[in-house]
Amino acid sequence: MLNKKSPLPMYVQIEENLRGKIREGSFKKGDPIPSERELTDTYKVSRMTVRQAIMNLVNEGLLYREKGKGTFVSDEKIEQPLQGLTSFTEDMLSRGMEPSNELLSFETLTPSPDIANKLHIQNMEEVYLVKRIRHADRRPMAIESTYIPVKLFPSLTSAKVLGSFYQYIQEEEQLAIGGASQFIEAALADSKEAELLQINEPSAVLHIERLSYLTTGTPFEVVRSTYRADRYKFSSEIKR
Ligand code: 16G
Repeated sequence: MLNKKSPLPMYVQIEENLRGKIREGSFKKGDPIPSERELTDTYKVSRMTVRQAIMNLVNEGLLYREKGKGTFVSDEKIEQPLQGLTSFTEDMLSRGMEPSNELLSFETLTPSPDIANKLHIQNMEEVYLVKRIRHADRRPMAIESTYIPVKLFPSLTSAKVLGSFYQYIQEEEQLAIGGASQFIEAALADSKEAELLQINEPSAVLHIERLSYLTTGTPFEVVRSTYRADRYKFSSEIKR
């Protein structure tokens, strides 16, 4: 299958062959690829060569590794438009994916001056800090730490943020969400983030900070999130 006389190194030829199989659909998205041993037999090369090819495809994002499980064909990235203020739950449902949350913690605390300032509250006024892992079809997509003024939502509970926070605001509190400003920055996942998102270290992630306000102009959340860079790309329409 490989051409030993070709000037192309063997691992490059293997990469090309694996790419072809993914393109044609003989290796399907989300499915495991054959083990290193099987590939060594198929291509009649050393394990080192197979490993090199796989590593390059992992770095390219075409394959991903899951600890203790194997190497899989990556899904296409989720394309997230930058215009339009939507919730994670809405985003996943509109793509036909099933959203779910793992609640890491739900606590009440006095905020740092920075958070208090952004939320337009006094330093002594309490905020909820909600930490959630957001899943799509049971796979972790992002970690979110949300700071919410307690005085705005005195009836908020951990059970409510296991579902959609935006739905709670609109349907239970009957408040209207107005807009938000946000920053997106590239980063490498730290070991805690990598563990929670089930990605290898080092892996690229996107740090997003969002400050959202109601139609009245009152800020209601500061959200610091870590998104998997292998699962997300952001898009926007621009006009001249
Ligand atoms: C999104 C928002 C976050 C918001 C959450 C509400 C970004 C970066 N973040 O994840 O600010 O709190 O949706 O989602 O887009 P929920 O209604 O499903 O709880």
